[in-house]
Amino acid sequence: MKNIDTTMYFITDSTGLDESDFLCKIEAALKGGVTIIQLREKDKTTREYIDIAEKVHAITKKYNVPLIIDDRVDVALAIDAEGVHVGQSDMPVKTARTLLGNDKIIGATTKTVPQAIEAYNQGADYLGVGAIYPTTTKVKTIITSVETLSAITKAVPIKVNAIGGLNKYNINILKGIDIDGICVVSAIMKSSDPKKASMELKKAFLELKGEN
Ligand code: TZP
Ligand code: MG
Repeated sequence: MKNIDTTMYFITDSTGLDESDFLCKIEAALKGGVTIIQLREKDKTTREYIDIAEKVHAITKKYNVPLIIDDRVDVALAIDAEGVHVGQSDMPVKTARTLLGNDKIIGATTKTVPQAIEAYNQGADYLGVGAIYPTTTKVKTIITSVETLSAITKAVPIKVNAIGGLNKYNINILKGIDIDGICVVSAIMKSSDPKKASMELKKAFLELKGEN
């Protein structure tokens, strides 16, 4: 199993930001201690996606933090990103694994135990499970119960992260569940101080896990 730190998993959203503000927010989050970053772009052309991914990758490399590309295996390959994240309607994990090889990180979104087992069997390194709470981030999703989240952590030996509407005030719902980290968009992206937001969230999660 790969040694990936998914404790504080930051997913980007460039909506409404100019490029320099977007890149500044990412660097601030890295300074605040996020442990892995996913670049998530839904409205860019392939060329734009590759261009911004290269710029983000130049920053994440300085902090030795893996960059995961959402949905697009071709973009991940083009910029030699550390990995890719696929949802249930995206390329199957098995196909992504064949294209990317064993060394790259592959994450998958799963909302049920059978989906989680399938993703694990096909070679996923970690799972994102949710939405735990309703989210304001543009995404087609449904609520996943904490009971299902807990069952998934017991069903697979890979890392499992919770996602969806999570912030430092509401993550207590995850107490006692054997997750490896939390994934957030807005709690960092929409903060006027992404460095502080990242630090506080990470601290809150580690306290929840009794590791701080
Ligand atoms: N998948 C399930 S919920 C979600 C994704 C991509 C969005 C999470 O964003 P936020 O802003 O942390 O609720
Ligand atoms: Mg997707």
